[in-house]
Amino acid sequence: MEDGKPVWAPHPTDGFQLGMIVDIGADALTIEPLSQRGKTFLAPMSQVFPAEDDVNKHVDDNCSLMYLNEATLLNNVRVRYNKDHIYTYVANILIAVNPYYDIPKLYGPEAIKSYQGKSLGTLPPHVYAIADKAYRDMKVLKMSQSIIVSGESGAGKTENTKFVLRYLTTTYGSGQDIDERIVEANPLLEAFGNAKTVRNNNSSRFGKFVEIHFNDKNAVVGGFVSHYLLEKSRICMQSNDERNYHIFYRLCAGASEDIKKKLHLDSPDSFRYLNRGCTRYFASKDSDKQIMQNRKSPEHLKVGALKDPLLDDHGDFNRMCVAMKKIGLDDTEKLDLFRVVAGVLHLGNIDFEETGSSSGGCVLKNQSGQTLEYCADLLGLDQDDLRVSLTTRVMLTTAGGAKGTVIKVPLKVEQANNARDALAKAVYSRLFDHVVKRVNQCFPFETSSNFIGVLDIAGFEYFEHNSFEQFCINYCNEKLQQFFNERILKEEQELYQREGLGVNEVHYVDNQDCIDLVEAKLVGVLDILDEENRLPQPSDQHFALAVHSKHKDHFRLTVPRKSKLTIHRNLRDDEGFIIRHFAGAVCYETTRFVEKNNDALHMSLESLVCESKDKFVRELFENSNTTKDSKQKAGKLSFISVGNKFKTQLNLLLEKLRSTGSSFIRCVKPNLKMVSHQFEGALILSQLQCSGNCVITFFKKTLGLNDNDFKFGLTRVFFRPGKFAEFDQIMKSDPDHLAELLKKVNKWLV
Ligand code: AD9
Ligand code: MG
Repeated sequence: MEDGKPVWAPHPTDGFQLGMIVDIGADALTIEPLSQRGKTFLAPMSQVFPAEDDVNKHVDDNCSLMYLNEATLLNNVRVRYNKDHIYTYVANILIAVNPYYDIPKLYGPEAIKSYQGKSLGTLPPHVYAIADKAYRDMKVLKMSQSIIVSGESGAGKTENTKFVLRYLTTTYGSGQDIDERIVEANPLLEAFGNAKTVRNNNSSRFGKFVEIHFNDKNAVVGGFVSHYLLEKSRICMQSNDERNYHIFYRLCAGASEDIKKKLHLDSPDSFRYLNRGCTRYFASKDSDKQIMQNRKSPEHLKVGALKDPLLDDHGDFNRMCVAMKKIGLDDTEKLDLFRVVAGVLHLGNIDFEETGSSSGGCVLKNQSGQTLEYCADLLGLDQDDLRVSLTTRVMLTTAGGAKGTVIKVPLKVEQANNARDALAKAVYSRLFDHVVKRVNQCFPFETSSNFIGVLDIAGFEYFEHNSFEQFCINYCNEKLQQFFNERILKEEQELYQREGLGVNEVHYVDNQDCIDLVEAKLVGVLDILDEENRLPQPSDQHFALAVHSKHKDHFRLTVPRKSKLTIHRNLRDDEGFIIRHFAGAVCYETTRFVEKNNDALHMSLESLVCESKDKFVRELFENSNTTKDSKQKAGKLSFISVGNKFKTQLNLLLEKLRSTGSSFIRCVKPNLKMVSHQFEGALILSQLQCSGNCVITFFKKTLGLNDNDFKFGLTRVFFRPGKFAEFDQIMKSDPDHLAELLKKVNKWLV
């Protein structure tokens, strides 16, 4: 950093601010901000960076910055964002900032056409350029490709995924229905798997890997979608200001009167599963006022019962129906889906009350009679069987050593509520599985030479309260981070080899220890959890203690109590644990881990749905592991591990990714308000620093030229980050010195 030149110094909200160094201390610098002359503040030396000569200039690829550091990278992205250039490269990695509005012509047919067959870097950075690169790599290398889209909730993963799919099917489709179907499958998947959350009005509550398959002539022949971890808790309960899956509201808003009558549908606020998360939207005039104060745009003024002003449930229902038709769903199939959705809604309205008798137990509340009838009717169940299954549990007695007899144990109100919710979650998640299966049937292929797969899965999550869902997502991100390290650094080393550079192996922090902590056999957290699930009386507290006792001195795991690693210091050791992830420490609260890890329904409920009179419902549960001999299974708590299923799926996915060439898209959320033209620097910096694919780390770690600031390859010169600027300076000001340097380099090359 030269005297008299501005530097980037930390700023609490902007990330960095320009300033001048006015004093140099032992380990801190005194900075005078350019925007507040006369005022000074101290900044740690490691957080002050040289600025580019012209801070308003921007470059397509951050690698072409004179000084490459966190601050110049952030500034480059900011200058570009302000000019609607939301895409920027970091070498082959694409950074995509969500603009939160439709930038004219950015994705139109002309843009699609212009990127066809163009090498990366020929045209401005774009998601289409990445898609085309994947295609060309597939064609030239005769190798399948994957595009990994990462970023936090609302960063634009799903939108960019859709742009990739649209680009590839439009440009390299075979001109048949299949091209359109691959694109039109999305509205259907989103209707059943997306929901409004506080972070994103259209948040994907499941992960997906969408493959587009190509024939030997490199034309699209079909597709395949794999899905991961649908968030089941949302079906019965939502946080404040959040909603259930879109389909529920859309059906209530958009179905014809005839269908509504058949399904006994009413307004969303008459259903327990829909009316608890969004109370602020319809509770009183006051809350309307509050919403208006919180949100400024005129659309926010139109507030109706359970209707989010930003979502058009009626219009979306119609769009979804068009998509269903395009992908080949007929009216019967459509009604099958709607019937089950309505069945789940009515199931949620069943209420219980204590019987008051000495045997304990509960009965249905009077007004639930009609609801029970609707629910049983829609799901093809016998009313009495449904009632009995919700209020009792089948047990096997082993009294007197005699062969067991099956008895029915009455449930308490809370247990019956749990049974009802478990049934609703099971039915809806099976329905979602079916939707994905059905989508896959609409773009079948017989033979495929290669595929391009796009991974759209939630990025690293760290909330105030982190539960099983965050644990699984962050585990997944550890795996993807490892893949990123392997890929980027390995490919870089291959480049050095091709260029004839004898560079030492590049080292990076390996996160295998963190992955092992989660997935290792027997001692990994997932296996400890499964072991807990199999106990006769599993408990979340016992599980948390077991995790601590098995990993007392593990670098990656600590007790939450008194920890300085996170803000959560009030948890007891039996209430959670902290994992030091690659992107930061996260405290997991283990309440309900045991319940969330079990996909199995209680025996009596499972046999109920498996024997439904409704063929469609029966088929949803076709592969469940129930046996008709309830005596054999009764009493045993069946268990299907959610965590280990995810681990298996994830390892298959990683195996697949490793067998393909890969590209990375790193999506960035510009602000928390979800509005356009607002660049919150500090928020963006933290995303670039620690999430998904540590873009900044990749710069810092590049080359590994410890002894030299630059090296000559066969076709290019490699500079240590920041050294190009010095080199450039020397070239301009001191050609003699440059000649000296080159002599040195030549000697070194020999
Ligand atoms: V989540 O992890 O599923 O909650 P995503 O998928 O990362 O999240 P999504 O793609 O759904 O975010 O983007 C959120 C919203 O931002 C979209 O609904 C759009 O309204 C908006 N968005 C995202 N990308 C673009 C874009 N390129 N152009 C315009 C965009 N709007
Ligand atoms: Mg999404």
